[in-house]
Amino acid sequence: MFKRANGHRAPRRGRRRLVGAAVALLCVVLIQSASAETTVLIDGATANTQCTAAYPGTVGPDQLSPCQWDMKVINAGAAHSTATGKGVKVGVIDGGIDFSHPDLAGAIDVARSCSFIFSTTPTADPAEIANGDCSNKAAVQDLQGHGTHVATTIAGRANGIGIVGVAPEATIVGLKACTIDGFCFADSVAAALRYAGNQRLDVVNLSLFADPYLYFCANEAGQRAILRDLQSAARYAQQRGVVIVAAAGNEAHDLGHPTIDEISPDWPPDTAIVREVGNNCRVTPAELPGVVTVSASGVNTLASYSNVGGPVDVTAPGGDAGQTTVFGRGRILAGWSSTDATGLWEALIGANRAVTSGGGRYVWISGTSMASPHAAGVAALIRGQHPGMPQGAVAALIRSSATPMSCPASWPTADPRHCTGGTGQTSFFGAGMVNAQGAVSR
Ligand SMILES: [Ca+2]
Ligand SMILES: [Ca+2]
Repeated sequence: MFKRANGHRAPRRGRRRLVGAAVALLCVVLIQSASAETTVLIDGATANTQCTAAYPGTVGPDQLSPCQWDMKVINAGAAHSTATGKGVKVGVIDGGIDFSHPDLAGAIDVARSCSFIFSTTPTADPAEIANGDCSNKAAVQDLQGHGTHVATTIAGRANGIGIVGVAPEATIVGLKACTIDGFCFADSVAAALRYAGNQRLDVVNLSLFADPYLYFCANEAGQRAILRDLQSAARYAQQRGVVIVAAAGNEAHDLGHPTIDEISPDWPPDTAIVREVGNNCRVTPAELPGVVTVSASGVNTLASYSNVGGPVDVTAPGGDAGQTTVFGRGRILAGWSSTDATGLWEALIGANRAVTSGGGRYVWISGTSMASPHAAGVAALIRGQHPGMPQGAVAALIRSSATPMSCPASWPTADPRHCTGGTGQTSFFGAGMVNAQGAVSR
């Protein structure tokens, strides 16, 4: 998302002004100028009151639960009397996790957490380089916030404060493959996937695409080699039982009919070219075989930014501020890092999208990054119910238990994404909206 080293990107069609652009880490951070009286850090009690009014009927045990319209959509609360993901190990391949976040207290497997940022990785902060030496725990600490948002969506504790995650007794393994500047280079992503396989984690979530190419094209030798390595790493993990869940991406592309990639390579700076891409080109890990690929929905329908198409297995709430008049609240609320060194926390305070509860930081953001961890949380609930279930069967159950969705009744004709398929399998929503309660009652 927020990439300091690469500077600001020009607005693209279908996007509003981006201050922190979603690129490798797939969240959309739109910082709108707010009037002076609204630029305050919201306290948890105020958020509770505002959300209770904005989303009547959205209830839960924690202070910010009334803000969690997303958890209501996927029937997460209803699932928790049956399943909580207790003891299930979920790897978050991302920019690290905040070890001190109060909603992750008792949730983190510190021993297995590891940084795969290398000495050779561009854009890294020196503090996050561990070269896969898992004894360096400090390197896993989240210096931004994206990874903590993902982790708390999956496994935020039901502890009275903040939010409640999809699988509130699951265990989080922090696997850092993305730098402070939001780049997730392919060698780090592949190393994290292989490690997840070696550790036989139950689930991994990847709310990212592997840099430096949005699309890796098989007709170009260098890109083909990277694509093969990522594919091999994903297969290695899957063969060791890991359910791989990934975000579909935020380019508003139809992955079934890609046409243009204008942001690759996104490193080194200013080397991107506008190129035509076809079906020999793939976004990874979203388009790798067997990956549970998740599109993003807002409160009403597909999110404005979400990629769609054949690889999409299911949809989940990623938020879309344009689908509600309630300022900021159509996005997804989850945790943020106490050690964000990028300035994004302060910017989100300025945009009236930051709240504290129980001493923890929380923000409203949106993206397929936010959708994917909802599906990963459902995978964790399933694994908790069925510890021996093969990863492919878990993926199939995520699909078969989803709430079927039809194509939107009306959709802008100018939008390059066209919904195809019938109820139960569409190019926008795959098999439908992930359903935590449905998944644990099979
Ligand atoms: Ca909580
Ligand atoms: Ca897929």
